Amino acid sequence: IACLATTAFFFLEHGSVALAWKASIAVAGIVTGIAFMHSMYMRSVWVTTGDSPIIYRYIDWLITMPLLALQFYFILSAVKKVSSVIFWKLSIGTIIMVYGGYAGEVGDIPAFFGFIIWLVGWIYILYEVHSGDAGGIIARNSNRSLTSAFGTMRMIVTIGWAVYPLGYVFGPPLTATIDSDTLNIIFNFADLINKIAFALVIWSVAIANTSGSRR
Ligand SMILES: *C/C=C(C)/C=C/C=C(C)/C=C/C1=C(C)CCCC1(C)C
Repeated sequence: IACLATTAFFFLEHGSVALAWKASIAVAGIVTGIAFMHSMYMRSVWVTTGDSPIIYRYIDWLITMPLLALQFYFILSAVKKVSSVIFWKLSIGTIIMVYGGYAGEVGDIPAFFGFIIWLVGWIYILYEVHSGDAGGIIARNSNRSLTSAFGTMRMIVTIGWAVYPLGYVFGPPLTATIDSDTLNIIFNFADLINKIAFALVIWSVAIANTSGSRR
């Protein structure tokens, strides 16, 4: 429900930000909208079968994770001309990640191997936003609110995203030391940080960079 509220908020706020920021604001609202839909599907399956449906979680991740990673590209593009290579690196990196994790989870490839593919993809994304092309642009720029927002978003992707692999290691796929009820709560909490708080950071930099801001 918080995801739905976030979507409504972003679609309403879309008109309040400068043109250059509209893509980031729209994408932020779309991500939480997609997460809301999938949470509803997952809840239905949970209520009828008592199972935590892996497939919907991965369909959600498959769409939302590349979009979240692309926000780094969108916010940079709002203030300067940025090479589309960054767009492709972030997209392809995240899609490989999700596919590896999914194949491992459903048993197409050994779970441990899936874990490794995902880990490599994630480290690659972290490299890209910390010291790769995107990280380099932010290190050289002088827009204070952009630098600070980028830094917070990068921290969320580094620490907040680490919650999911911990769930994979301690949850049913690998060692099953925590049950799927607990895992659901942990994943929902992680979404609150990684999708909703992440979106609000983007909103705050968009407002700060909208000239003649009403705030
Ligand atoms: C909104 C949803 C987000 C940000 C989901 C993020 C998911 C991950 C970062 C998952 C990572 C995983 C690994 C690093 C290893 C393999 C297992 C996964 C799929 C849980």
